[in-house]
Amino acid sequence: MPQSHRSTSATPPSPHRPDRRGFLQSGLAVAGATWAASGAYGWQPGEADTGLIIHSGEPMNAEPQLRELVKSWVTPISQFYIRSHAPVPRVDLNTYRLSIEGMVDRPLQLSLQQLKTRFGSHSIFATMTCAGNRRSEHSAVKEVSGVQWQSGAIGNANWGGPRLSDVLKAAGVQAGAKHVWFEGLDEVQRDEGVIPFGASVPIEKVMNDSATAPGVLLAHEMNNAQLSPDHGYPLRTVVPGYIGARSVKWLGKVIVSDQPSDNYYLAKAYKLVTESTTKEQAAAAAPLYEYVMNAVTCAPEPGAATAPGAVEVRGYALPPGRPGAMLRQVEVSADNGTTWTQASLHSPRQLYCWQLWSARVRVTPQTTHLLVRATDSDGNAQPQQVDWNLKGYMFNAWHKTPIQVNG
Ligand SMILES: Nc1nc2c(c(=O)[nH]1)N[C@H]1C(S)=C(S)[C@@H](COP(=O)(O)O)O[C@H]1N2
Ligand SMILES: [Mo]
Repeated sequence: MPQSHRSTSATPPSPHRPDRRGFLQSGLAVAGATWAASGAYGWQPGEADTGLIIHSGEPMNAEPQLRELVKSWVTPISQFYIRSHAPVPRVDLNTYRLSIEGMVDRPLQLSLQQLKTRFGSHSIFATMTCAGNRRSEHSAVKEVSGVQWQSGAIGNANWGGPRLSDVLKAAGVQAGAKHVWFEGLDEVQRDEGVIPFGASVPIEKVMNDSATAPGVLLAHEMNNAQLSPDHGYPLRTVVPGYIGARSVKWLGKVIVSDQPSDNYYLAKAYKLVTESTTKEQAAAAAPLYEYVMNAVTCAPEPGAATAPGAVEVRGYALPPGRPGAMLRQVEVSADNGTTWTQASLHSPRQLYCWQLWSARVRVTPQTTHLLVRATDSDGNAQPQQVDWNLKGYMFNAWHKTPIQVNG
């Protein structure tokens, strides 16, 4: 990372830095021992045990328990999944500048203070989800490499900061601009060398920005608190409706261009490919932008035991990331799809946000699992099955929760 961004004092400590013993067991719910060290920055020692399922410690990749996730429409920061490709960079606010460059009339170098004061401040709710959410189910069909996410690589937050569209208007976007690139301050080790995590989005996604349909936010706040190191301190993009990989953390550069980004994570990763996809086909394949509709049962949790009779089922459902798309309905089945019970959606209904739902279904000793599926406002239903892909992205087949009915 650039030396100028290193800090000795002004940066909140990363909660994972002091001691990472015990973090490295993938899939184990580790009591978050090292989180206690971060009391100075949002987490109090008493809240040290977040119960997150830690997939890797450095870089941190972790997801909440489903029973925690379904408790609130706004996900508490302590229960928000973390997906990082490299260690958290330390950023010194004294030297930190966001660089706005490329096809603009007036390149800008903005301190966080200038970002907070020169442009209006906005607050939006948006659900973020990793393209690899539910990858473990993909792997159950056939092994896929990557973080073996269960269903918790998703969270809904209230993000605060200036709109990128306002900052770009101040910089003056030139004619012919088509894409906006984002570059993080992190250092990802790859075979070809060290690279920042990066992405780009079509420029319309940035500039089509209104109170009802937000574009891209430069967020320095999450749930009314300063962004935490894991989630991108001091600044990240939040791209509502797009896979999490487009919401770049520790944002250092915004580059306006007539081309999509050449960063590995836009140009090569995050595409739907199979084993038979050639290199040329992969290079030509479209990058993933909008996330797909999804629905997951959070309670009962997989493998839970229950008595026969009525069971309360609860979970989350995410409308597709298409502008204007909402959920029409969520349905649950306890008899492998023969009959479906309509769930009630009882949380705010907002563009680019998930909804929490609940349903009461009757289970019998013959019931082996619960199914859930969502339908969007255009009448598109979630697929019963999805095609396997090499990277395990966009898994959104009907979610299946095995349960044991005793008696
Ligand atoms: N700079 C940077 N930004 C990043 C990443 C990263 O590794 N580095 N991971 C991306 C991915 S794949 C996801 S899903 C989201 C996760 O955001 P979160 O950790 O705040 O949940 O951040 C995205 N932004
Ligand atoms: Mo992701």
